[in-house]
Amino acid sequence: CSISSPWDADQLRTVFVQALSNMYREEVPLYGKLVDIVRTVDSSVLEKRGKNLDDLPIRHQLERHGAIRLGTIQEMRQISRLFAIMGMHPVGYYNLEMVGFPLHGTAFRPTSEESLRRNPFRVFTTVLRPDLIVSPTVRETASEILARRELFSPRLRELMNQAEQDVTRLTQKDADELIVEALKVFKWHSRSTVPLETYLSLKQEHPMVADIVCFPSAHINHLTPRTLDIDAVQLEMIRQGLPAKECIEGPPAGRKCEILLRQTSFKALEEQVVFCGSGVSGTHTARFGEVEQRGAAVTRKGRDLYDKLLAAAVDLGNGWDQSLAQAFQDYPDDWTELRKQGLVYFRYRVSADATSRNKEPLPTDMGALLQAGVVECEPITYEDFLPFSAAGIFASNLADTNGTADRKLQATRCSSRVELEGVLGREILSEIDVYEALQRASVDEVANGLGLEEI
Ligand code: OOG
Ligand code: NI
Repeated sequence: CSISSPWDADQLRTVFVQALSNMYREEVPLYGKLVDIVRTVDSSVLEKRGKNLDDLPIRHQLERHGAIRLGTIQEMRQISRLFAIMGMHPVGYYNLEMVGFPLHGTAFRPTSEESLRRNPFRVFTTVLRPDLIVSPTVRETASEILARRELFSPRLRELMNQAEQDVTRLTQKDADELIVEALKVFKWHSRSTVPLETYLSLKQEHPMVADIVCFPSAHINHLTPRTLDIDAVQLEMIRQGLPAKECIEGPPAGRKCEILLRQTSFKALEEQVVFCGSGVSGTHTARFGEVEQRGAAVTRKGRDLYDKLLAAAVDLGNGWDQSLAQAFQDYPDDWTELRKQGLVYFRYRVSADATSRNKEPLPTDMGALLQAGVVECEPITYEDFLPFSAAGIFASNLADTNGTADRKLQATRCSSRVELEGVLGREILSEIDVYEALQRASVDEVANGLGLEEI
């Protein structure tokens, strides 16, 4: 991997993701197979539209997200510095306590229009909450082991200090080295830092505790490409014998207007691990491959409706896919309607033929401007995660569950969000605010372009 000068945080992120992807494909060959399936499916979707893969915007062709789980607040703080250097900032708070995991976290991701366009890669990052570990012995053992762990090499810390001064002034060699050293944080190690008995006692508390505590790195646990047709990918995974998760998370299949995020995965591999001391070997399940299809970002109102219908689907209990389809009949499936009801965020722009219009007075209402063909709009892509879906993904990858998450939602405790912000030493942006700002900026640009004071 090599970085051409002059470069910036967005480029650094792009080079990093490429290196991470190559590393993960080598570590988990089945993941390479999933990426191939996605390419084949997307090619045939595009072919039907008279297009090919090269016609897809760059941002669609790159891996969309990965996930890591950290052990301590110090690790969380260091990671947030590393990601900031790559232009990724904490957006959204995810409290996994509500689905029975002793974790909470955020997504580190680019937030500006331009950075998202260049590379939207983000990392779902969680950190262990010792206060939610039930057994005092396990809590103590975990904290002792984690206190000895150092994820970041001295050279990486040195380079990060340098990059934080001014990322654009890193030399080519330093930037390359930063990537190499950063990759070590995410690499898988088949050698556990603890004896088998310790591993088993932590696993008994919660499989996530063992996964987080017993290894020397914060191994990336999955990477996720974006597809145009997740239902086709799911079928193809099954046809090729990949251990696919039973159902696709998120909104139901068959919508004309895709909203939020649909995702599925192949289940975590059982991997050989050599335990410390005795040299005994055993197995660990943690790493998997996932695929996602992204739709429109919804407003607060749109999200409330989504959450309400999801809860209704749980109550219906007619088999998940059917209940979901039934409940979502109440979610509008027409862009004009979604816009009118204020359920989805849009990016507005002056349409190409608007400039040729004569100078009659323009309406100042967005609906009228759209109707007159002066302005056009497209939905803004959802860039975040869904805690309820994440729970389903988490659960399907734990050896000891049958693949269904506990689908009871509980009120999230705000105090723990503030706690995480304290750890990060910065505010966690609300994803709604980010979309709101993107939409607002596009409206202002339209107003400017049309010489209107306000829309
Ligand atoms: C993260 C699972 C959440 C997603 O796509 O919702 C996630 C994990 O297993 O650590 O990545
Ligand atoms: Ni994921």
